[in-house]
Amino acid sequence: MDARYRSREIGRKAEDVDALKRSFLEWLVYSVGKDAKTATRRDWFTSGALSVRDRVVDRWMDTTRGVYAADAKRIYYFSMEFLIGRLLSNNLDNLGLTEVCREAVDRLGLRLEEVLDAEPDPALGNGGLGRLAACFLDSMATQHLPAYGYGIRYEYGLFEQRFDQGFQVEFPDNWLRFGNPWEFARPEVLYPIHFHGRVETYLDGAGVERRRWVDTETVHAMAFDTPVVGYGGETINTLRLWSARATRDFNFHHFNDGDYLKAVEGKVLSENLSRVLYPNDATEVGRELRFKQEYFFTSASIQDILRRYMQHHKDFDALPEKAAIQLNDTHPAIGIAELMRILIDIHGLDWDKAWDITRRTFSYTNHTLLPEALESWPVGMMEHVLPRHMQIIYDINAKFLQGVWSRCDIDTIRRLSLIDENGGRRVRMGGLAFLGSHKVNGVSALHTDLMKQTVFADYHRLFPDRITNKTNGITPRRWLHQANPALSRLISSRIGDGWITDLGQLAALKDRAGDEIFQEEFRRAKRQNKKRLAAYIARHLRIDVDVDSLFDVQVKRIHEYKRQLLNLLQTVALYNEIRDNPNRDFTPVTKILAGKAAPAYHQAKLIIKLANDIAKVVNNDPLVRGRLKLVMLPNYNVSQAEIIMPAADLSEQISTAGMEASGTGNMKLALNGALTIGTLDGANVEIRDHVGADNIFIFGMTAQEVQDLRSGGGFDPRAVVGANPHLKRALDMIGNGAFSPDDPGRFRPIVDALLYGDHFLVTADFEDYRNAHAAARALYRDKAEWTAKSILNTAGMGWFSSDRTIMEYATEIWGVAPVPPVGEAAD
Ligand code: T68
Repeated sequence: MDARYRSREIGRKAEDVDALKRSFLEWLVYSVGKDAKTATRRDWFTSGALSVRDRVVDRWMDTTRGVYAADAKRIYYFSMEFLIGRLLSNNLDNLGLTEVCREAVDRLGLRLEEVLDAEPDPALGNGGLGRLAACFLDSMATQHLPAYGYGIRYEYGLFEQRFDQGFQVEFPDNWLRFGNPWEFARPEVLYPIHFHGRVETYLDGAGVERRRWVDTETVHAMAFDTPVVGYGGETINTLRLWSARATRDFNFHHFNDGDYLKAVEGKVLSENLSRVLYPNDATEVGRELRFKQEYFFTSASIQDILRRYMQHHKDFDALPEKAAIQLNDTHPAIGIAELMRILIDIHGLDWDKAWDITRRTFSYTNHTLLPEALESWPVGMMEHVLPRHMQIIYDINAKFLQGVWSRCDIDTIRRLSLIDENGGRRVRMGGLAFLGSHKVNGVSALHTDLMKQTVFADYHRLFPDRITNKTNGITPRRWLHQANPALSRLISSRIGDGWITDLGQLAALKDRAGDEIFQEEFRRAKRQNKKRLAAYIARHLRIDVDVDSLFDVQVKRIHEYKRQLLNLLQTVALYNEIRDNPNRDFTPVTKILAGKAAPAYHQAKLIIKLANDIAKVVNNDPLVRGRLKLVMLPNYNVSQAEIIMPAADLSEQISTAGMEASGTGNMKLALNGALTIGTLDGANVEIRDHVGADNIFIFGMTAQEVQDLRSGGGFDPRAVVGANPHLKRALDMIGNGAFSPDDPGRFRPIVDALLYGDHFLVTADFEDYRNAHAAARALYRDKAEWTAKSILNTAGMGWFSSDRTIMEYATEIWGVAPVPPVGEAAD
C-alpha cells in the first residue's frame, strides 16, 4: 500500500484522554440518562460507543463526499450475512485509540475490558460466509476502496446456544434489545418492495408491447447505516442494512374495512421479513419467507444504487463503469432478474442492452459444492411471489439455450437449463448467478478447480474465461492486532508495525525462527493467551485445564463433513491408550471444541451431545490424571473466537477432502502460530504451500482419492473398522453406552451411520489421522522445534490477509481503484 495513505499518527494521536473521558460522561448523562453512580457496564458501553462514534462521523462524511465528488466506481457487496463482531474494540483499535480509551476509562474507575465485554456480539451470520463479508468490509475501508455492504438488519441474529444436560438448546438472540449505538436510522431512505400481484401486457406510446407488474403487496425497506472504520481511521465506508416496515397503504387498506386488528396483524406480518436470520449454514431450507428476504434486501439495494447513479447520469450506459455488484453466494442472485426488470419495464431499455449492462455489473462468489446447499426455488412459488421475475428468468433461459442448442446434446441442455425438471420444476439460482455475471469465483484454488469439474462443468465449457479463483483471506486487524496484543507487540518490536496493513512483511520473521530469545518471547506470548483462554474455560464450564498442555482446537459449525466425529473418535482412542498405560509418559492434551449445529440437524446435535458425554467421563477419570481433557464451549461466536484463536497450539482442519470450500478459521489459527493438522482440502492446500510442508501435519485421502473411492464403490467401512482395533474399540464404547450409561443406545445412530455408509469417510481416514496426531504430540515435547515451526506458521501466513484477496477482486473482477482520502494529497 502507498505509504501516503497510511495514518501518520496512529496510536500516537494527541487525542486527549480527558476529552474522551468528558465525552463518556456527557453521553452517559444526556443520552443514556444516568449518572456515573448508577450507570451499569452496559450504560458505559453505550456512552463509550457514542463517544467513539463522534470521532468517526466527520471522516465518514469526508469519505462519502470524496467518492461522490470523484464519481468513482463503487463496490456493492451484497450479502445475506455480515458477521461483524463487536465494534467498540475494533473501532478503537482501527482509530489507534485503544490506549487513550483505556486511560480514560481507568480514570472513571472502570476497566476497559469490562466495558468492551458489555457490548452484544452482533451475530448477523452463520459462519464463514458471513465472517468473510465482515473481513472484506475491513479490508476495503483500510485500502480506501469505495465500498458499501448491503444486507439485512435482522432483529434476531443467530440463536444463542446453551447446553442442557449436554444437549444443544437454542435461545433467541435479541441483540437490539438495549439499542444499537453504532447505527444511524435513515427513515427517509425508504424503498417500496413489491410482492405477488400479476403481470399486465400493454402497448406503449410507440406501439411496443411492454409488461408491468400490478396489484402487488408492498413493504418498505428502511435503511440503517453503520460506519465501517478502516485501519488508520481515514476511509470510513458504510454498511447499509435494511429493515422491513409496513407501508401506510397496507394499513389503510384494512383500516378502511374497519378491521383495526387485521391492519395491525398485517403490519406485524410484513415486518417479519427482517425478523430473523435463518440458522442453516449448508443446507437449503426452501422456505418462502427466506426467498422473500433475499428479494427484499436485493431489491432495496438495487433501487438505492440506481438512485445514487442517476444523480450523475441520464442513462444507464455507464452503470457497469460506476457500479460493481458482488453476490456473496446465490442468496442475492434474484437481483439479476430485478435489475433486468427495472431496466426493461420501468426505463424502457431493450433486452440486449439491459442484459449487457446487467452482466457487466454483477459478479458471483460460490462458497460450496455440497448439493444440498445449492439453492433452487420451486417455479410455482416464484410465480406466486415474483411473477414478473419468473418471466424474466424464463426469457434469460430461453435466449441462452437457443444460443447453445446446436452445440449441445439433450442431456447437456437439461443440465444447463435454469429450470431443473427433475421432480418438481425448480429455478437453479447458481445457473442464474453464473449467466448473469461477468466473473464467477471460487474461494480457494482446489475449490475453484472442483467447480470447473463438477457443478459448473457444463457452463465452464461454454464460458472458459468466466470462472476465476480468489482464495479467501482474513483481516489481520481483528485477528492478530486486536485479538492477540501480546504477539502483536512482539512482532512489532522486531519488524515494526507495517505488517498491520501489509501482512506479507511477516515473512521477515522467518529468519528468527531459530533464534532462542525470540522463541522464548514467542512462547511467553502464547502462554499468556492460553492463560486467558484457561480462565475463560474455568469461568464458563468450571473445568481446570493445564496451561502447559497441548491446546488442540477445533472451532467451526458442527457438520458431518467437517468431521468433529473423527476428532472425538481419536479422543476416545487416546483415552483408551492412557488408561491402558497409566504410567507411560503422555504429552498432556486439552481438546477444545466449539460450534453451533443447525437446529433441525439432528445428527450434528447428537455429535454435540457425544462430545459433552465423552468430556464428562474423560475429565473425571482419576486414571487419566489430567493428561487429557475435552472441553466443548457453548455459544461459539466472534468474540469467543478472538479468545480461542491466539491460544491454540494445534488447529484441526480435518474435513473430508473436496468438501470444505476454503475455511478461514484455518487461517486465523495458523496466523496466530498454531500448527495445522489437516487434510488437503480447501485453503489447507495453499496454507501448506505457504508455511512449508515440514510445518504442518497433513493426513488422509486427497480429493481425487475421495472421488475415485466413491465412484468405484469399493469402500466397506465395516472391513476398515474390523481391521483397526483402536477404531473398533472406540466405536463399540460409543455404541454400547460407555459414555451414556443413562441411555446406552443414545449414540447408535452415529455408529450406524459410520458402519453402514460412512459418506464422509471418517473410518477411512482414522488411522492416518491418529498417526498424525501422535506425531504432533511427539513434536510438542520438543519446545524449541515446536516453537520454530509455530513461528514459521505466523511468518508464512502473510498472503492470507483479506487485503490481498480484496485487491485481487478489485483489479481482476471489479475494476475499482482506491480513492485517496481527502487531505492526503497535499502531503
Ligand atoms: C463457507 N460457507 C464455506 N455458508 O463452508 C467455507 N450457506 O469453506 C468458506 O471458507 C466460507 O464459506 C467463506 O468462503 C458458509 O459459511 C453459509 O454460512 C451459508 C449460509 C446460508 C446458506 C448457505
